[in-house]
Amino acid sequence: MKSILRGAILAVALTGAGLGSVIAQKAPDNTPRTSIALEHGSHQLGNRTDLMMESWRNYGLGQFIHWGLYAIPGGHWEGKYYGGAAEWIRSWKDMPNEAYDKLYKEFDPQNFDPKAWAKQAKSMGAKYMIITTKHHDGFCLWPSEYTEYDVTNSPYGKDIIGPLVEAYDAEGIDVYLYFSVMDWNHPGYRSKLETEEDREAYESFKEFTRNQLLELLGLYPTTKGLWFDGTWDAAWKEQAAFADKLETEMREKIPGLIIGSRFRPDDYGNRHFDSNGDLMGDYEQGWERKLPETFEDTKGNDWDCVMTVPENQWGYHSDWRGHVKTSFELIEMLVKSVSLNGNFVMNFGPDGQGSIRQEETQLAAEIGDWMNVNHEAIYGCGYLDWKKQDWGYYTKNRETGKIYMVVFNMPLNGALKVKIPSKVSLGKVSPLENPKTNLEVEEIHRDEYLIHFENQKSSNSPVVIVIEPSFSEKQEGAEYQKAKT
Ligand code: 1KN
Repeated sequence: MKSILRGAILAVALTGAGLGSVIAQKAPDNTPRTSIALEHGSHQLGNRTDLMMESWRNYGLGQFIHWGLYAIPGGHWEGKYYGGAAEWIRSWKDMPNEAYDKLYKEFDPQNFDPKAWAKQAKSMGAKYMIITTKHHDGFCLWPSEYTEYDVTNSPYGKDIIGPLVEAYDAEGIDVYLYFSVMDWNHPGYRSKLETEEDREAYESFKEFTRNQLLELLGLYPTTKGLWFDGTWDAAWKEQAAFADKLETEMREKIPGLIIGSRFRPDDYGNRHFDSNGDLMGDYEQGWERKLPETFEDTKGNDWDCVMTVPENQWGYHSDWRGHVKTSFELIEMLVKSVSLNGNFVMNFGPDGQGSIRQEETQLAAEIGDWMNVNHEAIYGCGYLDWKKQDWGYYTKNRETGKIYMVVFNMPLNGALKVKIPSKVSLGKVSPLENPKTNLEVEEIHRDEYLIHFENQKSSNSPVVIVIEPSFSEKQEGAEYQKAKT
């Protein structure tokens, strides 16, 4: 209803401005809706159902790695502390661009050990990894034919991405390539196009961007998808046709390739969602450092949440100030993401030598310990439409139908309330760690139960209870009295 209304209002607004025509279309559920004709809007309504996308949907947990030249200053320049995100230090007034642009001459990460990174990610329980091939600064971690500003011209002198892809592939962790369209190094890059000269320059930048993307997919054909960033500029928002064609070319190069909603704008420069409110790309990429509160917030789309460990640091910053998330908080975000049909991607920022900092290593170990025991509640799991309770989150395995209660707020009396749909019976209820134990289930009202966990309380890490529901008609048992209110 909402989107029909929004579409209609937009359509009227746009036709009023003489920009588009209104056509009648049918939504997937066959209800008529008013749509604006778009050449470069969403090309698919509803979530992808192919096997590659199903794998993506079932990952649950991912690892993001932000690594580049910004790791060398690590949030400092000439002894001064930079309070912004470390990977943005080049834009700081206290650090001259010329100084930043010479950093590649110092890039020589002697501790870089891709196999060790991959092993750590594996033991944390990550099913996929996203690596910054090129951040906003334009420095390429792969040998690019199309620029001199790459690893081969650093003292390190060789490819970073290839060995990483190989190491993660060997651990069975799918690799995704982060790519910033915005590029502070390319002479043709513009944030807006004001003059004819700008437009000409930008054409060379577009060609360069296309070359680099096709180059990456050619060099690393096991890539499962691309994670785009830096696509918010006015100049890029005019490139609907170019980006649409390039997206098609990339998809042809690797069939099944997964691309989120941050790549291309539509005909009117709208991003993520086109002018009709339909998602562009395979999943919503708008959940950066934040989470949806409810399933309605996700609009039923696939989505990922990428999250930093401190408040806002992606690249390595040697001096984390402010709150640093604990493994408890990160696990809660992971579970919440899965409970709302999303993937959770935790960021790592290795230092200039290629070492992963102690804080991240510690968190990876703690999350791994929890995942080791409880991964059944994460992998292959998603949203369940039961009323959310204060103790935590439900997840449901998409194949087996098993339901998991992941408890973050254990009530002092150990009694967990569950409210279920009328046609469902709770069936077997047991702790994930102790499947032979049947927990006491007390019916307190029609379709409402207390699961008694008081004799099981022992650990202080989030506990998982497994429900194997049955769908047979319920026995008419207890007498219920309707309150007269
Ligand atoms: C609020 O503006 C921005 C701009 C760029 C916020 C974040 C970002 C980039 N996206 C993250 C995934 C990081 O790469 C960060 O630098």
